[in-house]
Amino acid sequence: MSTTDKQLRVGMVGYAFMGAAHSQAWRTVNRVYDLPARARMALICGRDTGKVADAADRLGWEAYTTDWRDLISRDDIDVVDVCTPGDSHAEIALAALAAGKHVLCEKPLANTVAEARAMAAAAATAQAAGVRSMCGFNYRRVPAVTMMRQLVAEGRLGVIRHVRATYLQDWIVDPQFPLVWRLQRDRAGSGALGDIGAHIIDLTQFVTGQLITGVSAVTETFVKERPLPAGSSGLAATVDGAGSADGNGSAPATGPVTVDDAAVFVARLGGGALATYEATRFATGRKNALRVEINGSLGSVVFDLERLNELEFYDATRPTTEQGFTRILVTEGDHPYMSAWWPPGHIIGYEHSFTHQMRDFIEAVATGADPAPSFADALQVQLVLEAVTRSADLGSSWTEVEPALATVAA
Ligand code: SOE
Repeated sequence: MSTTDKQLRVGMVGYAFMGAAHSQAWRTVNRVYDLPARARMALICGRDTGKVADAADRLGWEAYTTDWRDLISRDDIDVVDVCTPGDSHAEIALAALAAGKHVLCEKPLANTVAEARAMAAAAATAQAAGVRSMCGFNYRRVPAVTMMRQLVAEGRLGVIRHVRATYLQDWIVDPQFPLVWRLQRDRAGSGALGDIGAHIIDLTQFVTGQLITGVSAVTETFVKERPLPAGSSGLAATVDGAGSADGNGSAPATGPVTVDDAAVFVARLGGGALATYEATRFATGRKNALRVEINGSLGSVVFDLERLNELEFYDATRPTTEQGFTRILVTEGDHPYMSAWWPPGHIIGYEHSFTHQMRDFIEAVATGADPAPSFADALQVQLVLEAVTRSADLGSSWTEVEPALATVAA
């Protein structure tokens, strides 16, 4: 589709789930949108030579390297796409920005506010030199979510009174699920809160156009010890040199879970709305269930990721005899992003949000605009994450209830 001969040569660091999702988008975006530049999948980076060579072949990258510093040093790379665990986001993105590379960094931006501040400052400095950066909150680019924002911005909901956001998964309900990097604070920064809570924080601030101004939170780690992944080494844990809990190889070695399994918090938004947020990996039966409901003085709107092509819209300005939640099928050509795909009713999926993300990133970089969400937007999310953690650790707003009842009668 693209007729331009201008190229953006992309180097991506990481090749796991997000590396695969981003690769799908880089492969597709040029074929779907007519953009002022074509993305070229020049180089993929990963630590394991065999695995990154396989990833290059499987995901469609021209070449591969095992050293991200090599990737950043190359004059034939224009964009660095950071798809690694959170503990390397800052180091890689800061080096890329300093080298004059445009940067797309997966969410959450960093593992700490200090890292996020440094990244946002570096992005602002680089921006003055024409270098662009964006954080990969992909759900903003689901057409139905963008439409939610349009409805709010047009005043169709009136004054926002409530935001109700949940992001529910269940992939670690089994206590035998191993202690992967997402369950280790030094690798991931936090647990469900930063991984999926960050999405609903960004999404609700994006849709309402309002910032979370304060929170009161509780977090929980339901399973506090987990088996070490096969081949683990260097993990601070309850194991001795023999790799087992008692040194005789009897029980599998375990290690401590150092992040939250679930985070629940109430919040206020700048426009006065009351909000509730829940991010958990223990909602048995919920696989990737993101749902946001917004209630306003003139109406309500609901987005459910499991029905990603739809919005539920309640218009309280209609005659009372005609009021009810309308199911909008967000697949018309004049719905956000949809003109590039199929005729109305031919639905799209999760992976299309990444293609839309690459579309907007390429468009911004090629035209000299600043893509959103910026590193400053992502820093704001990081500040909410940190406030939630601080509130939960302090427990300051927690008020015990007197257990006057011995038991709850049947
Ligand atoms: C795991 O919880 C995960 O892959 C997140 O890291 C992604 O951001 C989310 O989109 C899907 O689930």
